[in-house]
Amino acid sequence: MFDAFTKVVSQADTRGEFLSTAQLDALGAMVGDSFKRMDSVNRITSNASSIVSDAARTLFAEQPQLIAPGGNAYTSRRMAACLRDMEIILRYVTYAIFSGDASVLEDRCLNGLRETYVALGTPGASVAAGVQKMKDAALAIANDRAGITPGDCSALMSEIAGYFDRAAAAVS
Ligand code: PEB
Repeated sequence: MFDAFTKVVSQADTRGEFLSTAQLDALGAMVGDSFKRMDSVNRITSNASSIVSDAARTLFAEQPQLIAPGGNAYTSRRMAACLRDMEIILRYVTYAIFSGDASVLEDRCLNGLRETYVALGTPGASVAAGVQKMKDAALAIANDRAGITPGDCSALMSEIAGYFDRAAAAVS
């Protein structure tokens, strides 16, 4: 598990090189922008339960076969497993945002997840659709201009979108 700093150190060490000026500049810029990152993590974390439940409600409205008898989220046990899975994925996305690196998300959440869903008979494309809905909600919340010092958050928002996209791609 890496963060943006240990990832750069590990890559430099593999090549037996000192850190380059470009790497130091990039990490320095990341430190300079770190309040935006912390604010985004805080906002997504404090709205996690509504992000999950709104995404699930929309997913089930669009794909009602999931909650019909015989569906993959039918029975409260499967519904609970589904909401829990969406929450787990969102939690690892917040770790990746905080770390500035996807490795925690990849190694501890997404690795083998597609195979798990295939084995369970859970439709990965539907999980991916749920993740995309969480992405839209999380970006709207993180990018909300209200109650915050305004600034350019476009790079951070596309980084955040990228973590959700990786999660969706890993299961679809
Ligand atoms: C992954 N999900 C399920 C299981 C596992 C995971 C390992 C089987 C064991 C169990 O039921 O608890 N666990 C989960 C995860 C990590 C982990 C992400 C990462 C670290 O450890 N059903 C739907 C929707 C979707 C869904 C499409 C969006 O119709 C999910 C939610 N996951 C779902 C369901 C089950 C499940 C299990 C319904 C139960 C499947 C079953 O028992 O039939």
